[in-house]
Amino acid sequence: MKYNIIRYNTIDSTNKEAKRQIPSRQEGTVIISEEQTHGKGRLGRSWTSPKGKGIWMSIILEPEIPMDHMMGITSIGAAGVSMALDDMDIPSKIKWPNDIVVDGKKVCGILTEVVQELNGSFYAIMGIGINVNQDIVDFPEELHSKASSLKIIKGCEIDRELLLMNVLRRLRKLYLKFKLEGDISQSLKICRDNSIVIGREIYLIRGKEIKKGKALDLNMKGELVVEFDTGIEEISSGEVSIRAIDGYI
Ligand code: BT5
Repeated sequence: MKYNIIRYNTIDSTNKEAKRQIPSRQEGTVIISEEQTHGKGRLGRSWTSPKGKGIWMSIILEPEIPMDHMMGITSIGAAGVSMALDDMDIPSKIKWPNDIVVDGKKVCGILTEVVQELNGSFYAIMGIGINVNQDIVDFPEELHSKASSLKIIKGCEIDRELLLMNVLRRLRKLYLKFKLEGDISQSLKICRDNSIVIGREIYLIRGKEIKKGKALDLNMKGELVVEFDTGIEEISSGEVSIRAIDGYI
């Protein structure tokens, strides 16, 4: 897979732009923008993407795997970003399914979307947002207690281009293992080893329903295995959020 990086100064959302470009682009196309005016989170939430301060990008992938394994792509994204941060001496934790957390605050979110073309082929858009050089004033007030940037954490500006290259290099390796050999175990191992969820009591939030349970493990599809009073369930990432019982994670 060869990356083809397409850069924008401003765009609504790199995930949206990646979807618009699917008919004319190949796997490995990376849409990256200095700012997003309508950055998207999961479940209709928004993602703050101020100009020149972060990495806001989406990668077009064509993994040729069954639809119900597509969410494993998010685990690959989380593992790749976490390793790239390690490369820059920034130890991070992964909050299943899609957050990277440093010092207890969210520095990165991943949004995987699956698109089916009219010819039947499936694409996955792996959207990655990394807070790199924001100061605290660059975040809306409601995020001050739960979000941070690498600059705030490290106390110095971070080279966004170097980080981008590290992320893309780490991702390619993990993704090709998955696509060519059907092997996602390496990514899942990184997600397990760095998880701040596994082994903890959590609240699982699904729409208006909130259930208490204990996160036990990740299965081979990247789903979270949770033990409830009613039994063990495997939770797919699509429509749920989780909170730790003993505070924000
Ligand atoms: C996510 O959603 O964490 C997925 C974010 C994906 C963003 C990337 S940027 C490139 C690509 N193009 C897009 O349009 N999106 C992707 P979720 O788990 O739903 O978290 C969203 C929540 O995180 C919001 O409701 C806020 O509370 C919080 N949030 C918003 N902006 C943030 C930021 N910059 N840093 C940390 N937290 C933020």
